[in-house]
Amino acid sequence: MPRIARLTNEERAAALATLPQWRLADDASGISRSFNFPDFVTAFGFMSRVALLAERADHHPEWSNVYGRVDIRLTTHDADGLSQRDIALAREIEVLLAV
Ligand code: HBI
Repeated sequence: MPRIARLTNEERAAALATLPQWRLADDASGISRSFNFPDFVTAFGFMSRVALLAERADHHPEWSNVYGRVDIRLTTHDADGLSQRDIALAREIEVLLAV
């Protein structure tokens, strides 16, 4: 039994309109975004900051890193899909990039 509410189609559309950099999976199970940094150390520093956000939110990304590239997928396992937690973490990640 999912413990977190999955976004409705309308909620999802409204939320993703504010996150144009993030791509919705074909099955709507999650959102993804790639990031490219000048080098590995910069990429890892970004991942470290995201890790602290994730731990504070108790909501963790699925991600991979190759040198300066970081690929992040956000989905809510406890909802078997996209929840408000994914949207909130994506927004916090976007703020990291802005500073
Ligand atoms: N992270 N992406 C994601 N999805 C979850 O359902 C989730 C999580 N981090 C911690 C967490 N759930 C806890 O609530 C426990 O369910 C593990």
